[in-house]
Amino acid sequence: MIRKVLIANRGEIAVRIIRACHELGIEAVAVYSKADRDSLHVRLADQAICIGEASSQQSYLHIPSIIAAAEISGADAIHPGYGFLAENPDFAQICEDTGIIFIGPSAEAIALMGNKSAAKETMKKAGVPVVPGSDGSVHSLKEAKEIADAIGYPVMLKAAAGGGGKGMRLVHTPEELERAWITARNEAEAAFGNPEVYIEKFITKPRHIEFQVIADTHGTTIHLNERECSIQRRHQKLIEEAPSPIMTPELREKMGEAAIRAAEAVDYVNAGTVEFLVDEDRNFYFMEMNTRIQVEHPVTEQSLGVDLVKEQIRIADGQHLSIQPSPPLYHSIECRINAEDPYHYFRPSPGRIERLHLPGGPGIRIDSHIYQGYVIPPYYDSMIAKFISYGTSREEAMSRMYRALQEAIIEGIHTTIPFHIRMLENPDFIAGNFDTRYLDTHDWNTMEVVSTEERR
Ligand code: MV4
Repeated sequence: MIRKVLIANRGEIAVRIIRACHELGIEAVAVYSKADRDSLHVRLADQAICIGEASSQQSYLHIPSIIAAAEISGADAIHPGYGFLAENPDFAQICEDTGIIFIGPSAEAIALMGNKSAAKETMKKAGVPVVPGSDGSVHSLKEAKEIADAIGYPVMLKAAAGGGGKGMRLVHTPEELERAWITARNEAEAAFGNPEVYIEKFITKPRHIEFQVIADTHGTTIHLNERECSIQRRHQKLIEEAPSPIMTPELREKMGEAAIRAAEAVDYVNAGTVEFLVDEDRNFYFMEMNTRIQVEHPVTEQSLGVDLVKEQIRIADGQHLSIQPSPPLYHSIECRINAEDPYHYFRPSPGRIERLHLPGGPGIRIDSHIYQGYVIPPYYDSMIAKFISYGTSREEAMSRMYRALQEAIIEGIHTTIPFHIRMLENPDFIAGNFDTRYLDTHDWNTMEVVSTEERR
């Protein structure tokens, strides 16, 4: 039985995991960097261990310090949260070798899904729809040319070791291919230490729709419906919701079945997310699998009334799944509140929170680590809170979110709250008419269509 969990993370997700531990009667151990001494996760945990300097490399990413903290505190398990070491197969393997339970999938599943081209091949073999393109990585320019000619332009070159929008290159014509091939490989080598690229047909106006899956160690794998994640800026999600405004019961059944097949193909255990691109004709294609709990997991929780983090811990403890599949019961929307100035290209805005009032009331959940007087350090991710609304319809979830955003007072720093208010006034957002390019083609403040050059 798991009695003590070390949380290898910071910020709101560390707080979220500590809450799950406490509800399960499990002790929580926080780790923190020198810049996070006054962080909420340190206060809420039963024990806290300083693991190093402010920079992530010397703290939250430093495996030996985290393993040492687990051993010193006598933790039975480590929850990695998201980011940092969550999808590092070496870390999962070291936990296993040290006799510490890693609350997540196997190192093998993490490694396989980490190579995007290998993952795609595995999915294709398992019968999961994939974007037409190369079978795995492409080995020469000649081969790239042949495949591009066969599938037709435009095509995308993607780094095998990339993901989340890193290392992608759009190619419109055969003339552009040679340069793109060289630069894509150079960039992939520089960024990931692996030059491998694969090629696929470019889907022009895709929506990003992902399925939450969860599997126990006894062979049961289920899906918990989809999340719509198309409102993104430079591959950073800003708003997510469940269910997707374009989903139908028939499409959900087909995509959910594909998501379960994807997880089963890699013997997946614990919580994971299967990402799909959905084109204008609602054809769907496997894109990536995220082998971690995600930032946006609360919209699934609030649309179904489940607790995914507690379920993760139970699964790691060897228990059977305690939740059943179900169509969405409620509609839920999440707005990511970042310490950024949306009027100046979303530039980071760290500093002291001088005054704070967080909203509440019916249908509002706030996941956050901030408090009045807290100083947001400049070293980490700029997300400071997640506003999650839920209600019996999308309209109710939207009006509750709008009300909560208006109610919030966060002074001393800039936040993305004005952006979210504008989005909830936006007729396209209200109607569910958007795709992944929405914020690259529209000025968020005026809602006017603008070219990318104008916006920088
Ligand atoms: C694509 C695509 C169009 N066609 N692949 C971006 C993140 C990475 N996981 C894959 N991405 C894309 N892949 C093909 N064949 C468009 C994107 C894309 C995108 C996808 C999801 C959410 C936002 C996006 C923003 C720009 C491009």
